[in-house]
Amino acid sequence: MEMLSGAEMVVRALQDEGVEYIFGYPGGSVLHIYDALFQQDKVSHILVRHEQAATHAADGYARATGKPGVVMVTSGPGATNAITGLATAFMDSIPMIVLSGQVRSDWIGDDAFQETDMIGVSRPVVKHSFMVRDAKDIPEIMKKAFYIATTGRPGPVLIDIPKDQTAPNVKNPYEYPKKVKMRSYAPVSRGHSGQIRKAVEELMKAKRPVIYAGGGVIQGEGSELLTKLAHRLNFPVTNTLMGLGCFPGTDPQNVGMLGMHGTYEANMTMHSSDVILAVGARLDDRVTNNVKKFCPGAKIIHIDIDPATISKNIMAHIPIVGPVHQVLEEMLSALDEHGGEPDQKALERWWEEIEGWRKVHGMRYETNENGPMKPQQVVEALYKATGGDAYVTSDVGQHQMFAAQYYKYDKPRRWINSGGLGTMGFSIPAAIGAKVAFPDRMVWAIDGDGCFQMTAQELVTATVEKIPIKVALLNNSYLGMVRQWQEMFYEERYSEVFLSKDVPNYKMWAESMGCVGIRVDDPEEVAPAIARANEINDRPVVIDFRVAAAEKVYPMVPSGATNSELMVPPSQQDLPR
Ligand SMILES: Cc1ncc(C[n+]2csc(CCOP(=O)(O)OP(=O)(O)O)c2C)c(N)n1
Repeated sequence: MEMLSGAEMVVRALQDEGVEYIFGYPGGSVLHIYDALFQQDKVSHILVRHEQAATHAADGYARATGKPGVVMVTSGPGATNAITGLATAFMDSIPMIVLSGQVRSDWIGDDAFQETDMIGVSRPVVKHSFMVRDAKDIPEIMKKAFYIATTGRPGPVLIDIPKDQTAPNVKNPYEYPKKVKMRSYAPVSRGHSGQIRKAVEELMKAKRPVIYAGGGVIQGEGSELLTKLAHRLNFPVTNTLMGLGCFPGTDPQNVGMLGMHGTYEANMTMHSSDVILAVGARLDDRVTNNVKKFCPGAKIIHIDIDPATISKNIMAHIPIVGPVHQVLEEMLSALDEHGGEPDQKALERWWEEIEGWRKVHGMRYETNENGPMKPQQVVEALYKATGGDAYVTSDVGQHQMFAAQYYKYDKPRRWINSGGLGTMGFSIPAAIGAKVAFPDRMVWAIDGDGCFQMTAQELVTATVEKIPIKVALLNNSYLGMVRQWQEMFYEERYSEVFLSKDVPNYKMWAESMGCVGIRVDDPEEVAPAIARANEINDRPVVIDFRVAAAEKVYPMVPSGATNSELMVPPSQQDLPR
């Protein structure tokens, strides 16, 4: 058997897992591993400029490909810098492996230089964690870590590796396990057939049904089957922010995103429904708002891989635990066996009502003739110029909501954002991860000026590593989403939300980082600037779009209200509801 050091084992295990890229930042406790990395050429390393960005880049890679993203950081501050990215991935169920260096085993607990209890610090935001106590265990730990991260409800796994366990002069036999055995971890592989039959009965009886699909459909590779099911039943489909793209955004059966900033028709459809088929969605507070008043007349069928998610916030009448792909396949077969059809007359009436909502209050915004450009305009222009086919990452705030509302995602994995944690600084590194995965595809980061300033240094990484992402900066000089809340709910007391109109100079900043920098003030210049950016493929591009500062995201379900009580823009307030 081959004899390898712990450091060599880590790198070899990555190779054996088929890992092509890792995102990381070196330091004392991972020196041996970086040395082993240097002496091979199968796994490429992207040197980020901050460890948080390594986690978001790995996360973007994972969301775009469905494969786990891999991160390597040193102990202490390197590892703690990775916490926000771990939490981001954890909240959105993204498969990720974080390899963190640790101080020598015999120094643990001594407050040694750069010692942090990473197992302890990361515990609430990882699916699982391992501490390497003996280098001989590394192959098995690596195998288990990848298995846990990618199966069941995916999530991040941390492996903490004390430096002595990677010492180059201590060699042990290496054999990568073919299988893993874990008594305490056995994710379900199919749904309960009795529950699925019960669900089909309910779907057949429904008069006002809706399919409510979340990020789990994308993570569980269920998009095709969900689309087939929805078309077969002719039911309306609404997506969560995380689910955008799991059912085509341009399909007439798609009533749009639901929740706090969802469409009028999606929120009304949900609120007025009698049967909800929830698939890979968490029924979180952005969707339910006031749980006591949530969808008062609806029976809920809830499909999820994670039993802990079902009935966590809202009681499910028919819970189905299982992998989305498998359960949807079983459901389609159960429909065949049942042989019946949904109530067509009732469905016709239901669709008429939905179309009425869509016609009167469908998503739109006011443009002003000579006024400043609207952020929605930029997103629409981007959608047009990319044929809806770009990988779009977004940051957090108003621009994120505009990107969700005005770019139509027809395919899964094209929309990449931090939905659960809402992590500012996500979009640029995530775009780097997506572009590394798909170098020939267009990757646009839709960013806000506040968010841009959190991880903009990663444009240096993008330039140096030749990862030509594009950034559409919707620059309103404010922390716009917070400003919106202060305007609407704090009587316009704008506390600490104004950034600056002219500092930094984004064009010059972008140029100093090796990117092409473009500034756009005139709405007429939006489309030409995007076209110009799309022609540039040898370096990153940043377009600083100077958009209207006072624009607000509508519709909006205010805190504590039901989804039917959503606020519409002033121009729609007098329209019938
Ligand atoms: C790391 C972090 N800090 C604070 C927040 C709270 N927050 C949410 S949106 C937002 C404003 C973002 O501003 P900007 O990037 O300019 O985007 P805009 O809303 O103007 O489009 C803030 C501060 C957050 N989500 N993440």
